[in-house]
Amino acid sequence: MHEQYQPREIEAAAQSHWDSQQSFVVSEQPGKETFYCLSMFPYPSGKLHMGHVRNYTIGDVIARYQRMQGKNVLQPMGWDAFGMPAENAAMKNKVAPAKWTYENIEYMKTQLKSLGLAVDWTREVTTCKPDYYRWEQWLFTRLFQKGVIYRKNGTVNWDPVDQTVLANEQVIDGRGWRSGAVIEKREIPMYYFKITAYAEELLSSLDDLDGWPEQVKTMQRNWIGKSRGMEVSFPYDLASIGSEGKLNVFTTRPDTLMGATYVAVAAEHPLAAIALERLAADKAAELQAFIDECKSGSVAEADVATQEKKGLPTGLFVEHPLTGEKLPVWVANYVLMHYGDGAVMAVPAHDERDFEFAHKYGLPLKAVVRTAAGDETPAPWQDAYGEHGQLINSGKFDGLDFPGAFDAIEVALLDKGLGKSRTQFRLRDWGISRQRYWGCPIPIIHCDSCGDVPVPEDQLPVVLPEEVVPDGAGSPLARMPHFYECTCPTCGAPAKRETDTMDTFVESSWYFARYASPHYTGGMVDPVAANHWLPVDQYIGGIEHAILHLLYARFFHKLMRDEGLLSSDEPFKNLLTQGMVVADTYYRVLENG
Ligand code: HQ5
Ligand code: ZN
Repeated sequence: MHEQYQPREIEAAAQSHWDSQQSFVVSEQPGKETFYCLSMFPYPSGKLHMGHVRNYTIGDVIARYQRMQGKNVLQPMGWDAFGMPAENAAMKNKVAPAKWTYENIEYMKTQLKSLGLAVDWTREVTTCKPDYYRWEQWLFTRLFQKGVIYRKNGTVNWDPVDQTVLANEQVIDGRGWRSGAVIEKREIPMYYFKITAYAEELLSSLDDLDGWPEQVKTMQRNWIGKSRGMEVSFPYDLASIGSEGKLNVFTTRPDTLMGATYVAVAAEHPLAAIALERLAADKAAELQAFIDECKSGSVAEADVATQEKKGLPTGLFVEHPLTGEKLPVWVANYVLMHYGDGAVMAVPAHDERDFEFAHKYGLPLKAVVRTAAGDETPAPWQDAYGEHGQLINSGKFDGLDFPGAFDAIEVALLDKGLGKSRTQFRLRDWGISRQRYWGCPIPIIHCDSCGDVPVPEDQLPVVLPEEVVPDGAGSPLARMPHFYECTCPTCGAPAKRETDTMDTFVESSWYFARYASPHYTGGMVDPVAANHWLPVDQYIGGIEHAILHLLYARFFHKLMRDEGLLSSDEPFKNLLTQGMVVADTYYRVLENG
């Protein structure tokens, strides 16, 4: 016996013993207590990082502990194999993403195996293989028929030089990362998962997740962002607009309605178009230039929030719904058409963005909420006061607190038919179309007479051609007639296959369920096996996935439940967020190699 641990000998001996005994290969054993221990599966990015080692060591310790407690422990591993890194590497090294990915998997698997994890490698899942993604496509067609997936126009970053759509992170200071061209916003048809239909449940069932860190639940709650607010209509001023109508906005602060001093609309709003017709030629030209400017630039919400606020008056007016006062209509770059109604009521005294904008353009400010310090009017142009408080300068609503003002103002609006309360969510539907090559093909066929037709089950999977080296200019699939030329499954006429692929978060939204029956050919999951192992008893992964991945996976679990594939409501009983290792790894090659 050596004084010191001798990894080369001991690990090799132990690992070959485990291999020959198939020590970690598990099967369903009714009656025996199960424990499903899952670590977030890696992107096959090249080499393991110490962060992976940390993550998988934690999982392994938990799995082995539960095994020693006599439980039937499932600890699987696989590969989150689609995504942009493979395309970027392909462009750099002129190698097909598939080849690059499979080589990385092989290398990283050797590295992982050398760690001696108690993993059931017979259940390995690789998301870029057709036997995996065919079930994703199958679910897609089911959900499309049910209306849980729908098609609508979405705004994307368009690179006019490379003739391609860019991801938000590929737009740097408003320019394409490769071409340097000024990026334009473009409207193109995309597919959306109706995650908003599950917003209420995704929110309320967080309360049942006792085994989740409070922080992560808070982040999800904020992301879903349920709030009660008011739809408010501002009648058009006939003299300036020239026609009757109403401008609709949604606000979570109807208590500040009496402090609204202008309204702001998005560049694409119908009132902006009316203004272009009614303004004098020089003013119209100026507005047109501004509208064009608004249409370029990044579509990322974060970029819109931080960019300099700019706007132009339209010369149009609307009427305040309660006082009838005429409020000017501005076009502003901080109002987005695809958010809400593409218009906001502006209350500079009590909203940070409106404050900044009004200050810049000399628009009036009217304080209608008493500050906590008791001020009737906040010191002019110091800051917006965003807290709730007692109403002032609001006529018959003076003295009311937030809930009181909310209700009284709703009554007043209802009375005039110019508003009503509504619950809304910050959460948006999940746009999953990507104009990229290395992803799961969207199983839809476009027919001139039948419209969007889902690929019939017996024609699945729609296989992604693997011998392709993308060059960064447009989607390769859109240039491959042998991929997209097809016949309509409904009428038999020549048709065109969709060439967009899915967001890679779709694959990672259900891999935990596939591990229960990874080789099952009769469906997405074998319901018996899936319900035997699920929900996951312990999930371990990085905090960077606190919101999107964990929300999408919870959503998918509910979608699969509603398809009759799973009987539980939530995928992960206990969650351990291990942080993320962000430091670089340094090493030095000695002279002797
Ligand atoms: C870490 C690092 C690197 C990684 N495939 C996705 C993924 O994040 C997971 C899907 C479920 C969406 C941790 C990371 C994650 C795990 C796999 N890690 N430090 N893949 N430098 O390869 O801690 O947080 O990036 O839990 O390793 O990471 S991954
Ligand atoms: Zn047809």
